[in-house]
Amino acid sequence: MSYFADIPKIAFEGGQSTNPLAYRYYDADRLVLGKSMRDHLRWAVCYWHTFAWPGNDIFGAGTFDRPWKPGEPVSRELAGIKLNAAFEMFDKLGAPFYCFHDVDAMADHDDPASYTRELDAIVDKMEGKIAETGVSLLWGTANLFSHPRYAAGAATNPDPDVFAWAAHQVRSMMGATHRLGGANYVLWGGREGYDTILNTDIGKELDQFGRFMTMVVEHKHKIGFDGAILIEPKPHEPTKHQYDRDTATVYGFLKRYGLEDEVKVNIEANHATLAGNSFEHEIATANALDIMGSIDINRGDPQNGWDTDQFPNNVPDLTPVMYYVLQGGGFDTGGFNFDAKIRRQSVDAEDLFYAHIGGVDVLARALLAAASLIEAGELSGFVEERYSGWSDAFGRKVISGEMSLDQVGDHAVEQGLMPKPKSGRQEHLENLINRSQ
Ligand code: XUL
Ligand code: CO
Repeated sequence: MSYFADIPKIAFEGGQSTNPLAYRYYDADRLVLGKSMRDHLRWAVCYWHTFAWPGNDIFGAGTFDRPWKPGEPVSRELAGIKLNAAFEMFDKLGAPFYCFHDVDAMADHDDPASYTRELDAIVDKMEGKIAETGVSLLWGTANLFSHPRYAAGAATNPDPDVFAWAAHQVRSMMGATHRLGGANYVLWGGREGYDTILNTDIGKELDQFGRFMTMVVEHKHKIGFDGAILIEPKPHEPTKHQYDRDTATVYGFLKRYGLEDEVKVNIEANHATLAGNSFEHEIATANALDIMGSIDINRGDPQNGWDTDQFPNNVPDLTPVMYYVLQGGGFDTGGFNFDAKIRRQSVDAEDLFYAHIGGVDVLARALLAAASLIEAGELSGFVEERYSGWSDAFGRKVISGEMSLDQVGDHAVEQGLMPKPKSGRQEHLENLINRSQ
């Protein structure tokens, strides 16, 4: 018997439905701004929180009693049971995509050769599941942070032998992602940073990391992978300081190593807030720097200063996020990956479904709200008008580099310029967000 045998296929039933196992807003084929909700959201279930995490925390053991025994040694048989349950769930939810790390899905291994063997074994089976269900891989990634060898980092480890292990995992998972038709390959540098600056050579570590990313990009072209390479920013946790602290920092790193046209970002809500940024700031910044890739959707708890990875549940909060996604032209290869976990006390199979149904419905509602803002055009019209001086003759001459600092200063004196403050209309614009709900 399958683990989710009692759960039906989740259907759209509309806003009046009281069925907790139905979508009330996510109507996959509904057209919004000429594109289906499915194609706008490109949402994914993540393997790690949903199938590999046992429900433990730093004070307590796992609470989830699943047939594939998360948290215990993984045999090929258990990996297979987990794979079947995962694809059963993706299929029942109607999830268009999923994401996974190598070690989330594969059986245990120790040396580099057994790693390759076990990864190949699960990827063979996964290929069959993709063909059977039509669910696609949004992105693959390698876990370069859980194994003790990575305690001092992967690419930024002081020991080149650890760098070599990381290279083996990443080239293997890039190959697996390519073979499975994945749309992106993600690198989250969980331990690419330091616990104390006293034992750390930042310059050396950044050069190692730059070299690693350059090798990843070269490898992408070598194997003919045409998906995007994405870095996932996070400021800290588990390290005290992570080099990829936010989108702007990642851009500076990419520029330094000449990778800004090759690598984009995978922005995570709870990572943005940990960095002291708003989620929408990160997306608008990535749009502005032309490195917007994909999104890990979740939320933090404003009371707690750590990465709680909860499912999103707030439509007004997500409306600006969705607005900037749409304004940037929507996803190309990216999507919304639910990098979110149920709470430790949510021990039942249906809790996994409630979490995803709620999250998807919140995204659908935010999409509808953001689309109405785009259609009305008032927000974008206001911003355009606010900067309209830069399209005039003087503004254009300044920005195109035709004038020196002296010439621009002289212009102020000659014209006797006395500009007055103009309303930024913040409260009115905030009202527009609320009225779009
Ligand atoms: C950790 C995190 C990771 C990445 C993939 O905070 O978000 O799960 O998304 O390694
Ligand atoms: Co993430």
